[in-house]
Amino acid sequence: MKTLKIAIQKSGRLNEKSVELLKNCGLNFENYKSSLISPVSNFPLEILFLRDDDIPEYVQDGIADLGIVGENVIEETEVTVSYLQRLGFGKCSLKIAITNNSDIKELTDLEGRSIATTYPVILGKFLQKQNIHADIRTISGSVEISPGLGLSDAICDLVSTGGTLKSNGLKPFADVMASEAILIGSKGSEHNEMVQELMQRIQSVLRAKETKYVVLNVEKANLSNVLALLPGVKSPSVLPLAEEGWVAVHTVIPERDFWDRISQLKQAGAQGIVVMPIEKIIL
Ligand code: PRT
Ligand code: ZN
Repeated sequence: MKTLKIAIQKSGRLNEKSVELLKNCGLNFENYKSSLISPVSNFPLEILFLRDDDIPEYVQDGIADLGIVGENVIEETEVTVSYLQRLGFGKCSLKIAITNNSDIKELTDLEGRSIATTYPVILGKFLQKQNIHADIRTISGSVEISPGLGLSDAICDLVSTGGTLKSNGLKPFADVMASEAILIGSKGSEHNEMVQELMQRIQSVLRAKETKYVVLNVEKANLSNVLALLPGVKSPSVLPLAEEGWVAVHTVIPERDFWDRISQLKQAGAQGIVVMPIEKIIL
């Protein structure tokens, strides 16, 4: 069987989460900081540790079958790859930002202005769509200092907390694209059996992350009210308690509306609510 290769970031913001995801998929490998390739002992896979900028092209050219990289890098390198799975980490937003005292008020005010960025391709397409002609200044890093140095009127850079913008006297002005880490594959790789197996494992880990396992007790008289609030993988399990007239309900609920759901359950008569993390959900 052909050994697959997956390219992940060697060091940086996506490295730790990428390694954690692959380990949670049950893959055994050493996360050597010094080596470029690490074999997986219990799956026909090798892990390539690369700079994130190189990952899309490695995957496009088939040197790696799969890759984990930010959507921003994929779009900027304009490669032809298959988007296999959004991974929910490395979330950020590519934004145009201006100085706090800027006279730029509307997008059209960018006409004829200069914008510094490390994302000239994505920014160029965005401006073209808006029919704005601005001077895109491509620089290789520390974009946020360029308005202060008089190098540009605005910047276009990734933002997560907004702290970097703030500490450089800048404010967000327009959203260009949202980004997160994505599993990409060479064209056609999605038909490979081992890629499908790996994707299923990744999806079961992601589903588990999005949900919590909940066990609660409720008096039978209140059971229908409680069940009305609950989904489940199929439907909730209801088990009798030793105490007459009471049952335990086991189910999974989505992380995103967790606290709302818990308070509704309490109001509906749920007691002794125990919430547990889930490792994997295999459908
Ligand atoms: O060495 P290598 O080339 O592999 O790494 P890199 O230095 O190019 O990338 P790295 O590790 O900084 O980021 C990898 C990926 O993480 C990016 O391509 C994005 O997809 C994602 N990501 C998520 C971010 C951020 N959040 C982020 N905040 N990448 C960069 N930033 C930077 C941003 O450029 C700015 O300088 O963080 C600063 C802003 O952060 P806040 O929190 O102050 O808003
Ligand atoms: Zn990079």
